[in-house]
Amino acid sequence: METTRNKAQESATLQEILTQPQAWKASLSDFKGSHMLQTILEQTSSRTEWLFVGCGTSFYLAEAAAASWTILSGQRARALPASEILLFSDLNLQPHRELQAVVISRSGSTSEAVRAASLLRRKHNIATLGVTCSPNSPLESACDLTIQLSSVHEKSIVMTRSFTSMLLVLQYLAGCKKGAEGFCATLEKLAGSFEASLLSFSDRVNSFTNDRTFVDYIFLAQGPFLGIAHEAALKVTEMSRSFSQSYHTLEFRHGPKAIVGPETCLTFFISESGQNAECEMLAEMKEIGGVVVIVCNRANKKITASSDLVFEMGLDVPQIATLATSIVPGQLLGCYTGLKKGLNPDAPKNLSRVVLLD
Ligand code: F1P
Repeated sequence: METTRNKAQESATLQEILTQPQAWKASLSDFKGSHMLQTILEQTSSRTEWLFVGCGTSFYLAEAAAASWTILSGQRARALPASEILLFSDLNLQPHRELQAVVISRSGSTSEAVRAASLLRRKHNIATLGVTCSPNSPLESACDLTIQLSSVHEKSIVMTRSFTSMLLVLQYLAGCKKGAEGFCATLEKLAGSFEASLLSFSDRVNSFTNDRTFVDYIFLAQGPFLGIAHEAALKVTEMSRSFSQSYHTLEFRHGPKAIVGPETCLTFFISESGQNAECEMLAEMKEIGGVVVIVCNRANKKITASSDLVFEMGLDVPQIATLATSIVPGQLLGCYTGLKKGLNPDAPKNLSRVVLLD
């Protein structure tokens, strides 16, 4: 019988996960030297509020990008699914002269995303910046300006390195707007600093999923990591058809923890400012029988004492620069769990690469 390892070697999605650092290097290098970067900086110089929009994985990317924008640029930024723009514009779009919308779509063809870009620009006269991995897309036609990442080359249905590459490019843009050259240089070095860890993480997730079986998955995060927890839960659901949820870490105590048992896999994203409160939760979840996985930049005794598996980035970078690397264990968990269940992450059930509506 074909082993999981053989199937893994044949998985296009896993290969795209494992080669993400190459896509990061190429995407940042292309963007850094592009005329579009200068044009965006010039044309958005007066913007004081930012609205990031997307669907599915691209909405969770919008959440991570909005948190990055606020922390890096000091400007107010928020994220919405495209459907909120289309159906509840009175709730979500107050007249604001200096609002900049950023509409994110790997395919550049998702109907809701393209329609939202058109509505923002044409009906609400809001400046729109598209972010996509596809050339000559309907999104590009609908937006004032568009960042097109031509180096991602993602064939899989589920988004992995397109998520991290577009996030890093948006973080790079935020750094440029702030004049934070040191931060931008940090992002450019991230790929080289993370490559070895990524391969080690892959082997460890493979072993972890082979050794254990779970009935449900919980991803817990707060602050800038919340969008990463949402995306990790989606990756596990898309690639392994498992029941997967995500919550604000401390909110999990207020009811949802009722679900925890020995077949519950709880993944905590540990933040710098929330670390003490998050570590208290780890111990509680171990107490009630959950299996605890940690994603953090630097572990401590409390973390290692209360967890079954620790993914430590060990990066000497600002916390916000660890968002892209922090999603990787969740991508790997989804892929290897799917393979173990005899599924094909390259052809996830019920899913298509793009959601097109009539
Ligand atoms: C958004 C999306 C993906 C999902 C699937 C269908 O695509 O919903 O998040 O995984 O691939 O499309 P896009 O708008 O970023 O192209």
